[in-house]
Amino acid sequence: PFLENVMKHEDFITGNYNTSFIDTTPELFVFPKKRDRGTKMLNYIGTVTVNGFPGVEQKKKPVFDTPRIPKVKLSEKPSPGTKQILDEQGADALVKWVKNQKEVLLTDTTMRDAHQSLLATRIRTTDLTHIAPATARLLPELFSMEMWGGATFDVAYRFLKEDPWKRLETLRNQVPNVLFQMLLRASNAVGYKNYPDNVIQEFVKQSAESGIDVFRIFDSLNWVKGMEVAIDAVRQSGKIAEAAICYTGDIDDPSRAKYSVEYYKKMAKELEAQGAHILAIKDMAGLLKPQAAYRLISELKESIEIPVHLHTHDTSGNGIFMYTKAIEAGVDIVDTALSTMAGLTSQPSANTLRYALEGTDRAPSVSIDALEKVSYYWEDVRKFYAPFESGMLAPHTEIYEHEMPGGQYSNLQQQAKGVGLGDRWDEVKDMYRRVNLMFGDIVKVTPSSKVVGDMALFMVQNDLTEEEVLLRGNNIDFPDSVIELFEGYLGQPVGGFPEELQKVILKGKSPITVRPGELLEDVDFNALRKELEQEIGEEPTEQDVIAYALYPKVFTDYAKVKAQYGDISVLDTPTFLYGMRLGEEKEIEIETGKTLIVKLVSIGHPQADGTRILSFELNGQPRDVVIKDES
Ligand code: 3PY
Ligand code: ZN
Repeated sequence: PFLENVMKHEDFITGNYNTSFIDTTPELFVFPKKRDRGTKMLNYIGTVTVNGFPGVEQKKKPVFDTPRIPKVKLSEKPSPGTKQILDEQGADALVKWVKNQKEVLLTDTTMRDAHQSLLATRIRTTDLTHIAPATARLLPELFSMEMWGGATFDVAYRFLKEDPWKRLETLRNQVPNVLFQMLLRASNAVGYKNYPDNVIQEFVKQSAESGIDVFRIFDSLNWVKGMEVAIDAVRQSGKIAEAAICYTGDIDDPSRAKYSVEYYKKMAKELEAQGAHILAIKDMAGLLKPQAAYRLISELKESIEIPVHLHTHDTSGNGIFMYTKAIEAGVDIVDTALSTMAGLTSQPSANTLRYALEGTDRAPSVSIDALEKVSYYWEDVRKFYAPFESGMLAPHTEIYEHEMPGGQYSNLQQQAKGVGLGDRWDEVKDMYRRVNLMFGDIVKVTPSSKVVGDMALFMVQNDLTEEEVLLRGNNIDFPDSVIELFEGYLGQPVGGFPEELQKVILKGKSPITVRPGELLEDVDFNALRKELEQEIGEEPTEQDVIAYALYPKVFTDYAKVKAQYGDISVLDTPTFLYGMRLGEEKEIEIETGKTLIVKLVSIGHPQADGTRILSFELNGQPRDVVIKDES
């Protein structure tokens, strides 16, 4: 405000000032009174109460039980775990430790992929931090907790209006003993496009400093060249580079010979040579079948020295059967979710696997009692987010046909509804399969999966067949994402692009074949910091600047909401998503030791200008806010 006052002052504008201007012009220091935190909070609560939250249809706030948090002694430190091995002995020692374990190790994905795949990534930080201290004490035997990356970064800013870095740092303090793992889309970082190399390097550095230990790096076309910058950056940070091969096709299906066991073994060796500490098999759609898993893992274990970490989605219902075969074949680590957040498009259940392996020499040492207790909490919390459930109620074996990643299914379904194709969803799924074949049978995972989805929607919407695309393509405006893919801006697919289709889509433009990062100028972070400071009117943190480099508009939109409503991440989820009921009273801790007591007293009728007056009590004092009714 000071600078604003100076610039608006007449003497300043006319140049009629000298060095005593500031001392002799006291009105420069008269600032408009900022709305206090309480009023901002009431404005948010009022807005959600009147207008609802995006994606939450029902207006009447349901009554929820308080989530069951298992009792643990918080005064006792959590037992040491994998984090201590990495921190005290380094990455190579950790890898050695993993290889020496007889039991299969578990990664718990509940805080990332499970809710990304079941609840559109909507779980908020407050619901994670309430269970984190108990998780650290009850499940210290976990190999890692996946709690960041993939879509969590984008969704945190865009929909939840909270800072993903703060989530990471808070959880890190609460869980000092288990490795934190994130999913990194190689040169696409946590976004949907290629970023300059120095953005990837800065992002990795900052993520490592803020608490990430294991980076699972994948390229959406399995293009090793696209992964090199990220792998090097992780190794330099002293953390674990877990390089992933995305599993697609079916190694036991001769008609899908492109993705054979030989193909996977070759890529695994390349990644090992590239410096990967661990190899991940990322079965993002859940296509790996039990017998194929046995063969794939057995052959990989013979071909490479580094441990193998297996990831899948349980969409087909075969997840536990597939894992037991992979475990028999010697897989070192598998990804599971706590039972009440597991199954279907999420990961197989840790609790179920624990029972399935009972009596074998590879049974994990995590306590079943602990798994059950923590699962209760998630059963309760999940109910808050009911409007974001995908509606899938039973296993979908058709996944083996359309090959859609677990995290994409509900998103694409929403997208289809959005463009009026809700009643043609079966056609969209089949078109997704056909587009994949038309594109030359490519790996489908964020962001390449999004391109296949965009094209499938486009073709169903315009009633196009594969033949018509080739015949009439010169007169068709393809979706931007499709053009970018065929230009080579997501990298190079296995076996190259189908040439005829590429010509039709690019209409004379020539594609690139080098790494897109080689063509992008480094970002000037100092200039970017200044630009952001101008934009948000306050000094950004290092983390803000990186977020702005990745998602400029998403970040500034978030900053605007924060300026308007304050820090709404402190609200409990029922209030955040559904607002307040008439007569309801809430205690809101806006910072440690500072609590607001809020009661909603009345909701006025709409006035001529479409606004309503909501009367609250704030710490016992009456306070009205005016809310525009959007209905
Ligand atoms: C992501 O990139 O978000 C994924 O979960 C891919 O499976
Ligand atoms: Zn996944």
